[in-house]
Amino acid sequence: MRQPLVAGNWKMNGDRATNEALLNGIKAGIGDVEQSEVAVCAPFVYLADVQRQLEASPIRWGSQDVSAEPKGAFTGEVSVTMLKDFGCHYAIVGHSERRSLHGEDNDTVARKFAAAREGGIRPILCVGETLAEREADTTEQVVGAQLDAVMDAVGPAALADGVIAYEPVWAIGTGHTATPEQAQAMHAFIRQRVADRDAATADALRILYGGSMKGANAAELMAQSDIDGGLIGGASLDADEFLTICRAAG
Ligand code: 3PY
Repeated sequence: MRQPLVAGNWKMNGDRATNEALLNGIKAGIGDVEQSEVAVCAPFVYLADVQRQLEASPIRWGSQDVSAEPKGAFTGEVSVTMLKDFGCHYAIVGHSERRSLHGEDNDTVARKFAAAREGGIRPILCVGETLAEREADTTEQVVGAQLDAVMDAVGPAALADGVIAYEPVWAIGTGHTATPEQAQAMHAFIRQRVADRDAATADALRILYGGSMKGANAAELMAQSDIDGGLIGGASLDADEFLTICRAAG
């Protein structure tokens, strides 16, 4: 069985005081979360604080990006070795905001996936289509190419060291959520795409849903057979809401 994972993506939100209050709230309620693994992905500058606050708890933490390069003249970048220094377990790679606002293409995202994995951090690989791509009926082509780029770069079995997050771009920060049926159809497509190359990896692979998941819709999304948890945006900034989602996952 795949253990559900609920990971908060704080994006560029928070400050020291609000982060501390948020983590205290999550820690206070984490005992009610029975099966799910829980993690928060914080801005780089707060990782030391997050490590200090979470290291004695069952909650894991990670970053929202990682450099594809190991070290050197890459101003503003943060390497996997640096993230390891702060106990990161996860690194999000290829979030649609990085793809669209920072020009990250499939090749760059695949190199980031490889760098994180080789450095001992589990990459959370985000894939998903825009509204225009869905309306043009190219969703499977787009998401298939995003997955293939990583499988071509690292081999399908390496996906087992990471997690996939299906995040339809039209559902991110818009308040629109994919219906459980739409989400399940894409999660099944992703699992099959991996299974075409490596059935055992596909079976074990955790595929999270992201895109306006919240307390009110988490249970019906999590009930889908190929949805193994969530990558949570705005709803991860409120401890009660985030814990509601964690409990819905198991
Ligand atoms: C969202 O839910 O808005 C996200 O982008 C999660 O990564």
